[in-house]
Amino acid sequence: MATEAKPAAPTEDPVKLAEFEARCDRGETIEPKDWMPEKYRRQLTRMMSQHAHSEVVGMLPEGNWITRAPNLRRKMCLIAKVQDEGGHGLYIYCGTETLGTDRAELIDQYLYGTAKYSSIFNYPTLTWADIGVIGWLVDGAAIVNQTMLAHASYGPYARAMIRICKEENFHKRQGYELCATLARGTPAQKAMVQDAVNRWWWPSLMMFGPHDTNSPHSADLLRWKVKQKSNDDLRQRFVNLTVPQAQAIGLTLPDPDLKLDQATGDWKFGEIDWSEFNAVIAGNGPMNRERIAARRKAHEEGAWVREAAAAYAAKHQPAAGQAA
Ligand code: FAQ
Repeated sequence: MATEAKPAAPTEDPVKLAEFEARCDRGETIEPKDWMPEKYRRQLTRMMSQHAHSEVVGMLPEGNWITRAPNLRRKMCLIAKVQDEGGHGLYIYCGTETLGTDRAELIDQYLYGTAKYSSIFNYPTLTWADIGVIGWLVDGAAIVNQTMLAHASYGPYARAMIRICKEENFHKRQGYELCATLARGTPAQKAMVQDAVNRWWWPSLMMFGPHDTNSPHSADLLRWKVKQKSNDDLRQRFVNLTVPQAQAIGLTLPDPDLKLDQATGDWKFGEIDWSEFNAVIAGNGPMNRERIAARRKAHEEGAWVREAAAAYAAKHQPAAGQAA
């Protein structure tokens, strides 16, 4: 049987390509109307749209606990956090659209196609302590990654990250404070938060993506300064920051191989279960089906809102020739 030929990679003008790469090397910011190689545009569209999808699907695990928050203060924090995550998704969708693909198409690729979103949001939130641990570990990992992305070469992405990181810092603090409160609470509360840490630790490390040796996109993204640091470097930074935080509140991390390397100052950690990671990103994690079903339902039930907004915009658009 004849196999379908893949579309050829675009051939770029070598002079323009060399100029572009020199700009990246000098640390210049690339803006939407600047010339860029098609592959840069495609890589960024992929990565930014997956990031936007992650922020929006990331509202689900925590949203699940809004009605069960134990007091008004905690409920207010959680509502605000979940709302912030939706806002982050919107900024990043706007940034992605500047690369030439509209949001409706990006969302279609995600809900009905093969676009990915972060593996971390395919795990269930079983107890209230999970809410604290998500803030501490998941937002903590996101900050390590996004602080680096705030220096990305693509201007709209980098600028979105600056605001997002400020908000993520609050998310992390409220999560850590929640964990600290439970850790010094009753024995049952301490056990609950320790159990949540045990379940979320390894998936948090997986957020940084595969090992560098197994990361097909890193070479381009590092060369073009979209990524400034590799997956493994960022993962190590997260572990180094988090181990002392766990110690400070009397919690342990579920890794018997965790050990301080005196020579480098790094906390060495055990091997990640990559078979679990691969299963989750292939759609077979504990909550993949529920998450995508919930997002499709919300999207389909929101069709009338989009239609109404489009009708309103059309009605208020100045008629042709009348605009001036
Ligand atoms: N999950 O070659 P690489 C947050 C895929 S936001 C799923 O290393 P790359 C805030 C990857 O897409 C969290 N898939 O890829 C919040 C690629 O597949 P493809 C989201 C993953 O791009 C907190 C393949 O594996 N943050 O948490 C994952 O160089 C609380 C090969 O991988 C971002 O998206 C994964 N963990 O590096 C919200 C940050 N890792 O596309 C609510 C921006 C890898 O060929 C509540 N993204 N894959 O089919 C990045 O920094 C990068 O894209 C990486 C992956 C580091 C995620």
